[in-house]
Amino acid sequence: MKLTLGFCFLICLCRPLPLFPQYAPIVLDDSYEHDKWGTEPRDLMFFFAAYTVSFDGRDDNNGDGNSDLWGIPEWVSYEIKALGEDHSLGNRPRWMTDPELYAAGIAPGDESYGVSGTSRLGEVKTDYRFVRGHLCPKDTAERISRDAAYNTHTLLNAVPQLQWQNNGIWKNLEALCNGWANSWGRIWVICGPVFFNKTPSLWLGQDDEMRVAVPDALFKIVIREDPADALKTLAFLIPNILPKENRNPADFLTSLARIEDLTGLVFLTALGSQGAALKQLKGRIEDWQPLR
Ligand SMILES: [Ca+2]
Ligand SMILES: [Ca+2]
Repeated sequence: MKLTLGFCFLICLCRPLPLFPQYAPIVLDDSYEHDKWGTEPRDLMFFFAAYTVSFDGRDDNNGDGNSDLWGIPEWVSYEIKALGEDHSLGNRPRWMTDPELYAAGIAPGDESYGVSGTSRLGEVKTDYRFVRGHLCPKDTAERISRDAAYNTHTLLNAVPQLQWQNNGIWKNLEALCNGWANSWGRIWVICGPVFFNKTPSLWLGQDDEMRVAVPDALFKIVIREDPADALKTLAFLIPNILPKENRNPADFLTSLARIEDLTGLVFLTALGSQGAALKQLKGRIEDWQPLR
């Protein structure tokens, strides 16, 4: 028996895991409070310089009594500060994953996003493919450091997203957020996937790969402190499949309460019961224009 176990152990050691690119050094900056307003529940937590992530673990997301693994973050939160010195952007690195979670079958590797070999088909490129959509964008993280930006290229910070949305309405919303941070000094963002019936209907990944759930929609909540009110918030709910022409995030405003209903997440826990009324409001983009 000992011999058999030893042999199995050797086999395991000999089976090579894919070589993933390594993270750049993670240097946390205490002046950033990425989840300042409190987001619950917290699953597998990771703390990067530019963002905080709660990645889906073996809990039961859809409440059917069975453990499930969706291969994506449940939420990512990050603080954005006003742009300091303008700077050039670093190159895009290869996508990384967490080697321990990958070995445990909890986080995907890059192959899951290969979409059944469609990268080799000329017909399936540009708009009509699922790409790795950053939740904390790389160019926002560049405001902190080149290393912080590099470390956004991990599948802990990504969900499958149609290319035209990633490069269209979602990119527009990211640019708005960067602009609002410039106007107001600091803002906070919480974003993540939404599944309308609590169970994914579409997955990436082939039989020998970890399956990755394709969200039905993404949410993004934006928060800032206000001189008059305590807080101003905006909540966006953007379907993953949209007409390409629809690029205006303002068309997709909703309330934080609606996002809570859809995701089971709870926002603004730091405010306690004081946050309840705020969560019912549908914010207005006009309230985010800079003061004159
Ligand atoms: Ca789970
Ligand atoms: Ca389940």
